[in-house]
Amino acid sequence: MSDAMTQYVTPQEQQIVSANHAVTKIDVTPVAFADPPLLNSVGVHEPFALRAIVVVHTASGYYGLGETYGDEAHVARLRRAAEELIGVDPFNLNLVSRLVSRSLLEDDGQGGHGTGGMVTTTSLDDRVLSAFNVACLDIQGKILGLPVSTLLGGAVRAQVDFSGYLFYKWASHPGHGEDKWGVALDPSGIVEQARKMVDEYGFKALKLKGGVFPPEQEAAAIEALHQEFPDIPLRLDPNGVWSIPTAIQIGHRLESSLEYLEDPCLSIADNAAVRSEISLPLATNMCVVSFDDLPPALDAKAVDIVLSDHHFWGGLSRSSLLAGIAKTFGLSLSMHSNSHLGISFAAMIHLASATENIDYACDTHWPWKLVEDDVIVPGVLEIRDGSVKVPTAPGLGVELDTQALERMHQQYLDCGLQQRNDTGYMQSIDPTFELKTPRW
Ligand code: GKR
Ligand code: MG
Repeated sequence: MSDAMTQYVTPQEQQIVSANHAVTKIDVTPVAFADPPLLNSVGVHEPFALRAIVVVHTASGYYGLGETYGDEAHVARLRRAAEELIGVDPFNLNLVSRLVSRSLLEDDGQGGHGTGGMVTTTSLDDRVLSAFNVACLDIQGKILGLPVSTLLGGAVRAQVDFSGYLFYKWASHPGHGEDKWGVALDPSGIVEQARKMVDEYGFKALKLKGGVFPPEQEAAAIEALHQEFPDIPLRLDPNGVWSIPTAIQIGHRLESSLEYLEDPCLSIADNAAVRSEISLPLATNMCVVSFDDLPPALDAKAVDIVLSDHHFWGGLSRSSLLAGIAKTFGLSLSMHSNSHLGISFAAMIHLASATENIDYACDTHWPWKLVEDDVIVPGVLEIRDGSVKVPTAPGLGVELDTQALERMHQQYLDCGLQQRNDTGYMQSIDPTFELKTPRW
């Protein structure tokens, strides 16, 4: 064993399980699913969103599921890590973590963030580890006959609340037919979209993705939502493209209509400067995105709420660790999302159900995907009255639909996309579009 290897894997850990649950094979399959033209600060969603599906098989015939970003560089890393994990005991999550890190020792860390350039400072190791951690917990649950929520310490709630995630959007992708949501480019369009979301899913909290139009316009949309839905807590997320003075001004304006403001500015220091001037709580999934960010953010009193995301916090086990730290240091907690499929949704639901201090309804992009576009057997995960029942079957409680996986992998090959690129797609439609931070 080389020095670098001993640093990551102790001889005790290296003892590969002799039991028949050892990992024998891991499939990493990129898939694509239809996505509407949702606008954000870096451009617009392309016609297809990408994900990678990780299926871990054991000698005993069990399989565990994980889902993560589908960017080419990320998929290549997942495949390298998967090779390291052959023979491992799926109950030995520490060894899984170290072997993943070992597979990344020579990695230059470039690309594969999966967020279209929006969040680029997450931990490489945690990002790659996540789907394997989820898949191993799924296997553990299946072997033990226990849901993942039990493995995470036990469900403290039988259902998890989600917020309706509103986006400015075009009526359709250029050259495509109109989707069921229609156009939303002004306050009345956003209110109409919110009405459809609330009627169909019963959401009891709403978030508007901002950073698209001048802040006054987005503030007006929040005020219109507040007027239409006075009892529904609202959030606004401009993804860090406001300057400090703009954030303070809009923060004051929206003090009585928002429950929290999300990432008005990009850095810990800038958000701290804003927070010291406004009374609105600040949430983040951009300036606190790894364990290393916690001490400086706490010191600076930059944020009140961390929006955890198991895809970049190292999976479910490390997200539970984050929850413990948040509780100790008085940070509130909720959950961030990107476009995702059912495996990730199930993982988020188990995690939220087993996390005492989830203080706000979690984000999800779930309503934006077509029901038939998924790799899991349908029927288990449904948003009703704004919440989803926590699956109680062993593991994640969702099953892989192998035909759907094949179909969605073919969709990936046919769509020709290899990484999320909201900016490039926007520039292909509007060549004057420029990335700018802060923009306002
Ligand atoms: O899907 O366009 C999007 C969102 O903007 C997403 O990429 C963000 O990461 O949902 C996210 C957020 O809350 O910042
Ligand atoms: Mg956000």
